[in-house]
Amino acid sequence: MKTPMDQLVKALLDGDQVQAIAEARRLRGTGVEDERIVTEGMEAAMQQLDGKCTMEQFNLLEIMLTGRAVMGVMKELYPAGATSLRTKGTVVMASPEGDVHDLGKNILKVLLMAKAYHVVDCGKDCPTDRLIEIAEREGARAVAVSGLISSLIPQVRQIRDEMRSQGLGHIKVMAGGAALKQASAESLNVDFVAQTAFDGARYLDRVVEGEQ
Ligand code: B12
Repeated sequence: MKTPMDQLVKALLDGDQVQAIAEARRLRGTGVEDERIVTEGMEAAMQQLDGKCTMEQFNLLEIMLTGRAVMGVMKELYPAGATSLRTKGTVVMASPEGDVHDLGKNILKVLLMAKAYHVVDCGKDCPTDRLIEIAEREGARAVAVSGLISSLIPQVRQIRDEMRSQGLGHIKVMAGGAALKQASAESLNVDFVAQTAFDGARYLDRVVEGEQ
C-alpha cells in the first residue's frame, strides 16, 4: 500500500501540481515536518527522474513539469510574506557558470527567506567573478553555491581563494547540490558542505550565532 509520502512523490512525478499541493497539505495535517516533505518527498521525486536526464537520455517536458510541481509545493509550505522584517544577514547564492540546474538553489532561497535571511540570488550559470562582486557589494555573511555538474568542481574550489585574495575571507562559503554534497568541505575548499537546504540553514544559524 502506498504511504502518504509515496502519494506526494507520485503526484510530483505525474507533474500534477494541484494534487502535489493537496498531498503536501495532507502530510502537514498529520504532523509531518516540512523538512521531511522536502527531503523525502521533493528530493526523492527528482531523484527518481535521474535516468531521464543523462547525457544520453533527456525528457525535458517531464522534468520541467515535476520541477514546477516541486516549486508549487514550496510556495505552499513557505508562502510569500512568511519572511519577517528582521533579517539575520545576507546570503548571496548562485549555480556556478556552466550549470543550469536551479531547483535546489530555489528551494534553499525560499527556505532561507522564510527563516529571515536576506537572499540575493545571482541565478544559474553564474561566473565566479560576478558572485564575488555581488557578495562584496551586498555585504554578504555567506555565499551559497549549488552545483549539480561534477566537472564544475574545480571552479567551486577557487571561490574561497579568490575571495581571500580580495580581502573577503570573512565571508563564509557554503556548498550543496547533488554534485557537491558528496565531497568534503576540505576537498571543495569551502567552509561547509550541506546535505540538504535545511542542513545549510542550520549551519548559517550557527554562523550568525557566532559558533562557526
Ligand atoms: C532536473 C534535472 C535537470 C533539469 C534542471 C531543471 C532546473 N531548473 O533545475 C534540466 C532538464 C534543465 C537538466 C539539464 C541537464 N542535466 Co540534469 N538533472 C536533473 C535531475 C533529474 C534532478 C536535479 C534536481 O533538481 N534535483 C532536486 C533538487 C531539489 O535537489 P538538489 O539540487 O540536490 O537540492 C537539494 C539539496 O542538495 C540542497 N541544495 C542544493 N543546492 C544547495 C546549495 C547550498 C549552498 C545548500 C546549503 C543546499 C543546497 O537543497 C535542495 C533541498 O534540500 C538530476 C538527477 C539527480 N540525481 O540530481 C539530473 C542531473 C544533475 N543532470 C545531469 C545532466 C548530465 C544534465 C545535462 C548536461 C543533460 C544534457 N544532456 O544536456 C543538462 C545540464 C546542462 C547544464 N549545463 O547545466 C546529470 C549530472 C551529472 C554530473 N554529476 O555531472 C544528473 C546527475 C543526471 C545524471 N544521472 O546524469 N537537468
